[in-house]
Amino acid sequence: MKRLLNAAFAATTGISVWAASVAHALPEQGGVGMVPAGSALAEEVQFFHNGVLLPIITVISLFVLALLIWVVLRYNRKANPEARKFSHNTMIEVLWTGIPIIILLVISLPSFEVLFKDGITPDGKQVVSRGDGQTVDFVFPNDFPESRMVSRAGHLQVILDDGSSRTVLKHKRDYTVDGWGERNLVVSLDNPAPSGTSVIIRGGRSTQNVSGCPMAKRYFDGCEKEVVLAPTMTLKVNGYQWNWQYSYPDFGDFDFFSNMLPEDQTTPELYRFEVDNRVVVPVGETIRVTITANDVIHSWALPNFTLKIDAVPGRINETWFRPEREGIYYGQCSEICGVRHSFMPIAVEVVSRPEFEAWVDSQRALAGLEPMFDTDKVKLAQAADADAAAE
Ligand SMILES: [Cu+2]
Repeated sequence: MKRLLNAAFAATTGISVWAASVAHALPEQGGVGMVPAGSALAEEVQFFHNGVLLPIITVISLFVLALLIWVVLRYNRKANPEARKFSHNTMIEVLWTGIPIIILLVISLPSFEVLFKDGITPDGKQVVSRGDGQTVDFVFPNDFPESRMVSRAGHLQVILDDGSSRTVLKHKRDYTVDGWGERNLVVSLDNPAPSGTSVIIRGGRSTQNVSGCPMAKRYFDGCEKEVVLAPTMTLKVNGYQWNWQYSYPDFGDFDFFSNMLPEDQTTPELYRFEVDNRVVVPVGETIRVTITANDVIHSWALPNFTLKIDAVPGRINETWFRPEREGIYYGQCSEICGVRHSFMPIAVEVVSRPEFEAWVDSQRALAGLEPMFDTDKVKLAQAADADAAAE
């Protein structure tokens, strides 16, 4: 019962309770709610389910149950021996056609919103300038295609970064913008940016709610929005009977297969989730995923990122995700693809940028390639991490 209450609590309060998720984002044994959201977009999708669909479905189910009970009690043979005979009631027919149409419209709007966000790879761009204590005007090149141009305040984010903390500035209170819809936008700060700070201007139509926005805020005030930047890398996924092949075209000519670990090489909890070679991606960056298959149709599905995309032979599908927190996330092939279909799990490890670079170089070394990154810097960062962990 306690577990059920916890799950109900989790389902209704949504995403915020998941922030404390462990490194292995495994589904909970016997759990009821959704798996922890690993991206801000997944939080939006989960809010759509927990905050929009679930209440509507609950009300409809209770209403239909009440009608059934009423009919059973009021119109059984004993209570109502003489059945009335009629075939039409115009008012009722108008209502039971009209109300469902309104409900479907209400559901469709937020559903299209998340569908579009899921389906369109972000193209946001950022320009970083140095503050010098005098300059107030900063230029943002609005060189997007016509239909994707920055044309209103919601498409723009201005952030001051002094090296240790970031302040998000507010349109009209802290800055004004000239040239909406033109090739160059001029952002004029009310106060000059102090010297030593960075002025970060992000623009683009790919916006989403910031991660961790509480449910009540989503309903009433609306969440703070952020511009999602264009992908920093592409992950190529290729489905095989019965394993996955991954490659990283931005980081050189290497690829690897990812196979499920046999039962005796892993723990009971991780069996059928864990693989020998995980996908490794950097945290906080937009990752483009292109996916195809080598033999039959597979499907690359990662519930934590609300991703599910078919891997079709002879065709390339594209999707994206931006992991918000470090950790290990698991998924499964979700298109029945043969006898070992249920034995081709997906494991994605989200790590910091330095760790990612070190991993890339280790993969390049395996393929006989020179390192691509400054490994000394990487080692320093890892040592600092280890120190921090030891303290
Ligand atoms: Cu498959």
